[in-house]
Amino acid sequence: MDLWQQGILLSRQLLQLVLLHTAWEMGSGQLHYSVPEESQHGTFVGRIAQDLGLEVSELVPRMFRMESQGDGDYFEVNVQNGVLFVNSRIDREELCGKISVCIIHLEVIVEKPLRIFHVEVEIKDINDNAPSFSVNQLTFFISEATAYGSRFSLESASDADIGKNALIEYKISPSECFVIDTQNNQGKSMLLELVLKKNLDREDISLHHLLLTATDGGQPELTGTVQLVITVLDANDNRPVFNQSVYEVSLLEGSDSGTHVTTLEATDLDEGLNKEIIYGFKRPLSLTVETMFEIDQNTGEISLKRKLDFEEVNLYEVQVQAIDKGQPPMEGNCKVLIEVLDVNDNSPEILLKSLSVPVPEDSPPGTVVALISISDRDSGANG
Ligand SMILES: [Ca+2]
Ligand SMILES: [Ca+2]
Ligand SMILES: [Ca+2]
Ligand SMILES: [Ca+2]
Repeated sequence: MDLWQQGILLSRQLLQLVLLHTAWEMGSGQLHYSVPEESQHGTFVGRIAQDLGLEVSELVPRMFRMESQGDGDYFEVNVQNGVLFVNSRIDREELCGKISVCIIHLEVIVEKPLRIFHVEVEIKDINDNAPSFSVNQLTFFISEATAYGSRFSLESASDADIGKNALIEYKISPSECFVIDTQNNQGKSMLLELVLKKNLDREDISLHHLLLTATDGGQPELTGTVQLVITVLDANDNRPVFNQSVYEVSLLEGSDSGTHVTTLEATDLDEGLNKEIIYGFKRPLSLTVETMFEIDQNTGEISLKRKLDFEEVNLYEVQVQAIDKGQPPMEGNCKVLIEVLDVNDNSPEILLKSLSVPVPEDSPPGTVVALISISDRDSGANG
């Protein structure tokens, strides 16, 4: 062996010493390795014999063996080359849950002379769990009268990983009315809320379907979703509206009580009681209308209570209201004009105004004998 070869050997030994030193320095004086969870069987973890300063050739004679504290034979050492490798599946979540540093402790024993080495293997998290919600769908019932800015708490998603792999960001599908707000509750938990950013209108959209997506910070990122189904509850924010603001009807006089005059119809855009309508004459009501007409409060049908007489009243003007059953109720109005058509139901009346009697026998033709007034209570041709 020349000087050059001796130099190489020395530097190799030095390097080995440095490596050994490094290995011992880590993990508070213990040999420390790390391997990602879920690594395949046979995955290289470290040159354990070399790092402990043991020759591969002395492993078998010195009865090299390794024991793990606790259950499982997650690792094995190949005594032919002194390599520590993964033996069985390691699930970090099962092993350590939410503990941020997951360690498996190993004890390496050699005899002649007896030495015990402590080795720790840190199981690194991989992003193998997607954020998940406990349900597929969350339902909400929100009144359309709810003020914008109102908040509704949402259940956060959970992610079995740790660190960035469990750091969740939320977003919802585009919505005119809703946004998502997250607040960190002093690092303990995430406050997740649905915020109303605009007033709801049930008459416009009565059901909102949103998709809430939770995305973790892993590489690649994983996502979990939940459907938000928001039913907008009705508020009484629409008044009944009549089909026409003025209804004009003509009826022949003499029409008897019970005769159908007209049927009014009002509609209300709300639902339930908020759209149920009660019809009625608007008060104060003139005595003539009161005695002549009645209205069905449910159907809006107006009918006669008495026989119509043109000579009594020839035009009725009736104010009608439609009130919904909402709380508080809302009201709509219309006007009904009922014209009474004349019928020839009156005989002409003859009235003798004056009479100059006797009439002198020599009265010339043209002399006024009597003033006769004939009148007829009917109108037009009837009169
Ligand atoms: Ca994850
Ligand atoms: Ca994981
Ligand atoms: Ca209404
Ligand atoms: Ca409404």
